[in-house]
Amino acid sequence: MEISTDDLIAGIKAGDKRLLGKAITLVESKKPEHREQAEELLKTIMPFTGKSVRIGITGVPGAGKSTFIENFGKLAIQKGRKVAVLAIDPSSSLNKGSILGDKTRMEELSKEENAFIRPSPTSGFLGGVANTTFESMLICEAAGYDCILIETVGVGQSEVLVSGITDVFLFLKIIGGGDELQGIKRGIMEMVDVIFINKVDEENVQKAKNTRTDLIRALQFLPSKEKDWKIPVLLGSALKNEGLEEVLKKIEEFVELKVKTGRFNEVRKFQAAQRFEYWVQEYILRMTQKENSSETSFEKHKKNASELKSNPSSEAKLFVEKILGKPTS
Ligand SMILES: Nc1nc2c(ncn2[C@@H]2O[C@H](COP(=O)(O)OP(=O)(O)O)[C@@H](O)[C@H]2O)c(=O)[nH]1
Ligand SMILES: [Mg+2]
Repeated sequence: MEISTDDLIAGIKAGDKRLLGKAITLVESKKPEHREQAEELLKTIMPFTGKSVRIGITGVPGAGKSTFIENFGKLAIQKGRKVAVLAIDPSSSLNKGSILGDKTRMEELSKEENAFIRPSPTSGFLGGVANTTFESMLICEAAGYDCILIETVGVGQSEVLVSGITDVFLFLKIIGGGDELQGIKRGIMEMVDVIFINKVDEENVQKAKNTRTDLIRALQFLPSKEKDWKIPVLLGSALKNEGLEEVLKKIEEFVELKVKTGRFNEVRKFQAAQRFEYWVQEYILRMTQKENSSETSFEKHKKNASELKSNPSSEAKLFVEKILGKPTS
């Protein structure tokens, strides 16, 4: 990258959004020389990170996540917060072209002085590409953003990733639309801390209330993630800016509780340890991919696995044991 690490760091500290964006591009890069620079940068900014509330937002495509973030972000700014949004840009995913009505760009919020919006390609979240959202978040924190909003793509894997790096996980539900699809039956409910039923207006308020009753009933049968926390189910409209104050209040209450019980730091430590494990795997993989001697060739072993000459896990074990020169277990 043509900009020096020192310039990037100075830019981040000075709140220069352009350089902040460049720093994120750097940590997203897979190029070895970029990774070196990224590590140097992250090392330096570490002492300035962590002072934020990290909020993950999930819900099926079209549930209103981006709309919610736009208005919720404005509300948080009014309350004196600096808001960074790490959003996934669905238009950059496989089905190129824009999704009808998609609000990823968050035009109003992006005009705010105290907002920073970073759409990331979906490939950064899914598939084999390194997941660097955690690192991007640290950079935003070092730049003084104390409210981080991360929008998921509403697909299983991205939800697990985002809930694994945030303090609060918010689920946006719409009435109807299939509970199966919305994650009621696929584990999302076990990750959520606050539920917001969106797109509620006069016509469907009764239906929304029924949905709330159903959700509260379903929640009773799940093990609680945080002791003493009753997952609130709130109603409102992201578009009409209704019910968002309530969400903010609940998030604040939830964070207060977690701080009081020590869970806030405990969970963060656990999450950082998870990131460590991720990067150990990532670095070992990158290192071994370079192996190309005839005996230990990464590509050769990979080919054996892909052609099912042996089963992929046995092939991997064999390869790793050759490289390390000792048994894997
Ligand atoms: N009627 C109504 N429409 C909404 C509401 N919130 C979002 N929408 C609309 O739903 C569509 C999808 O919203 P978007 O925020 O892009 O959803 P996302 O895919 O979850 O990020 C857009 O056309 C929004 O204007 C709401 O509270 N009420
Ligand atoms: Mg969106």
